Amino acid sequence: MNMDLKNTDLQISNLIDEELSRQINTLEMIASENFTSKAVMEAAGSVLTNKYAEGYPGRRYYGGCESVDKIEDIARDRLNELFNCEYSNVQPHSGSQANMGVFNTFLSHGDTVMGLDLSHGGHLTHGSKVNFSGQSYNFISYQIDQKTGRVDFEQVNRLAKEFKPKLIICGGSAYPRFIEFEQFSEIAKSVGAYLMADIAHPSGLVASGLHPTPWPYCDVVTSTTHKTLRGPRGGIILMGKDFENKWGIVAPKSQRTKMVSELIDSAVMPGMQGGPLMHIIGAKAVAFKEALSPSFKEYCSQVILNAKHLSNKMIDLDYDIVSGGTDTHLILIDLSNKNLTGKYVENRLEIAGITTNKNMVPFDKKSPMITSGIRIGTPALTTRGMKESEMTKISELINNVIINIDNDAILYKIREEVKELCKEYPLNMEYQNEMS
Ligand code: DSN
Repeated sequence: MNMDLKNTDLQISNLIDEELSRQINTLEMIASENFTSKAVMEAAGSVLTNKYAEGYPGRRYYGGCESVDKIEDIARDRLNELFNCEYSNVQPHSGSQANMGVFNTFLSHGDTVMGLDLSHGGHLTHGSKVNFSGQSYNFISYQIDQKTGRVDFEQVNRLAKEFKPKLIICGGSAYPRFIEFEQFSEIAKSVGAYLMADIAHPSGLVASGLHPTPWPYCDVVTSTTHKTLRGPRGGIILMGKDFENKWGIVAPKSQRTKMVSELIDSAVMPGMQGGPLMHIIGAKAVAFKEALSPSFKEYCSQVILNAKHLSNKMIDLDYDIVSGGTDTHLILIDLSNKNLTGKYVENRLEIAGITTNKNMVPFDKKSPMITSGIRIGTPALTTRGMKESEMTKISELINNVIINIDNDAILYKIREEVKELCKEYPLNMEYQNEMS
């Protein structure tokens, strides 16, 4: 692998090989990670990275854009088909940039916005004080109901009536249940707020029809492309049908002649980004084609079956699962009843070859760097072909780590078991071959 790189930069080449070996030999259970196809990677590592294409297809600031124009058009068409929408923007470099693009379109600095508290499963860009969102806008956080582990809609309704937000955001990064688009929409409508869904986590499940659709409830939707959607790292913005009529009012007075789609396009570029990453847009297009295939729906369906199965097995083993289960690809384990922190468990699982991330749980008394929980997801292992029986085995492995948490020898033994399991489910033959 990396023959050219090996000759020019052995240090980086070796580190890439080291990372590949880690991915091959360990259980990747970070809910926001996945393994792309070789085709996606080929496009991401292609000559498209050499091209500057500021602007949009047909209206670029650079010459030589004939091929990349076609690529971006194909990416947008496939994305519209995938999410049954009429507008899409494939240029945001990440989910955070997609969110910033939407905020820059619909809000002025200082406006009031509502989002799910980060410590209750939201996202940094949904109003955290250490993020541009919380610094530029007046964010009011809603939370999870302590009894049900689901969004506290009574609170959302009360806060919306009291603070009259201009925008409400639904979705997050550690919410194991279906996003309740319809309930959010009723509240948003009652106070005249726009509704934005951040579906970065379940977007693959939404695309394959296994998670409710945000349309017609949401005005605008953002996502990343690399989680359940299994594409390259990146962001997207979507709008459903008849969005222009719905939003005649959004443009500031000076821009009233502009369409909403044009406003979003300009908010992304030149508003906050320069040249689009054409290699990533090419790779997004490849991933969208893959996601349109029937086998992607089968994959997503198995992702959910695996997560539900794993959640049930962990409950049987006396683990406290936030909200009592999952509808999606992720589960959130509250370790309080085990008297362990997320930080320590993440670290000890890693020694045993199981990669997860510490995560705050609703009403957590510990800091984000310590936490009381861990978040576990099934997208990556499902890509390797694992099914329910492997989830049973993994629940036992995780439990064995936890009941032997301070015993290095046992953890190293579990690491060998993990390695054997990984061998049975090769990461992706095409990647593995590169090691030989
Ligand atoms: N950091 C991502 C996640 O892990 O969910 C969200 O941006």
